[in-house]
Amino acid sequence: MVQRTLAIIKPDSVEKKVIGDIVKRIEEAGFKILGLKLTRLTENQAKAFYEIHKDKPFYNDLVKYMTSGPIVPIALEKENAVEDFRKLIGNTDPAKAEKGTIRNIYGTNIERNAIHGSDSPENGEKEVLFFFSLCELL
Ligand code: 3AN
Repeated sequence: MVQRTLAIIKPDSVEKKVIGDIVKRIEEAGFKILGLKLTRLTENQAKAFYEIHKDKPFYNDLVKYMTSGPIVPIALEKENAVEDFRKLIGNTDPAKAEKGTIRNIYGTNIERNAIHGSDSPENGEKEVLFFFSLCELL
């Protein structure tokens, strides 16, 4: 089934100047880009996006990190997009991510892990609409 998923190139990757390298890997893996922009989250926006983690011990640091610099949200579409994209990015912890995955190559640690990917088709739809209005999506 064709699904949508949201990628976010995180502040550590933008700082490392690997936006182009990461987008190339995403395109080569067969994903269609429906929307892409450079933006920066406010504290309230980051809190809302990661609301599901609000009781986790890493929540405050995560919000601080995700607002520390520009990010690149990308709306993606593909057959089986959610699962395939999570395979492409690898484990949350770059040290545990399979060799050749985006987090393995570009991630620094479990917080500064290079890229976000939606964890279910429902969240894929929701997260795409968090960053892109309908008229921005191709
Ligand atoms: P994933 O992004 O692989 O779906 P989640 O949803 O469990 O992982 O976590 C959301 C984000 O929170 C991660 N991308 C990472 O930046 C951060 N995070 C997750 N677990 C930890 C942790 N134990 N310590 C610090 N940050 C974490």
